[in-house]
Amino acid sequence: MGPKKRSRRELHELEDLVAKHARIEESGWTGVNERTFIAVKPDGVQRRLVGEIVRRFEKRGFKLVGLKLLQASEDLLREHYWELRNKPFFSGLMHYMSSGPIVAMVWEGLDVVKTARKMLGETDPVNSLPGTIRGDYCVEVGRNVIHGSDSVESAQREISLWFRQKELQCWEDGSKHWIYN
Ligand code: DAT
Ligand code: MG
Repeated sequence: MGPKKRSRRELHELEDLVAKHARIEESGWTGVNERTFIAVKPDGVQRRLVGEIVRRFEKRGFKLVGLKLLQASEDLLREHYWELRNKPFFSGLMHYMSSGPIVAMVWEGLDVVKTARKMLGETDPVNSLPGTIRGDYCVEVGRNVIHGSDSVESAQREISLWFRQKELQCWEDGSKHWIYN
């Protein structure tokens, strides 16, 4: 099979995307387009924490580029938590994560991976300071309401696992001059 033939429309869309990225590079705001994968776990959805969590990321100044509510398949969850497959809590974790819908999100901004982890708190809520999401809304490690990527590399892996390219929006942030200098 030869290379995929692209339609004229697809080519135009690609050109637009390249031009948009070139403009962002020119602006000199390197690092501003870092992305992370954030997920409100089934307990967070059940406990009506979606709005509160979205609010915190919005108010911090991060930019929402993808969001959907989905029931995660076992395959997806197994792949997502592949590194933990030999842990004693793995089957409990799979059961918990597939017990209801999850809100999957991609957030963008300067150092968003590291900052999001700080906003989340520690893995075990008992170690999470008040003011963090886990420190404010949960008590047990097996019901810690939210996921956030732990590095830029895992963010890229997780974003491509949970989202298709066309589900991510490239949009002009009208308030960026008030958030970055
Ligand atoms: P994090 O979610 O902070 O990145 P992790 O990647 O080490 O933490 O683990 C993924 C999830 O697995 C975590 O959010 C909750 C669950 N988990 C981790 N350690 C656990 C434990 N000791 N007992 C039960 N569940 C645990
Ligand atoms: Mg992790």
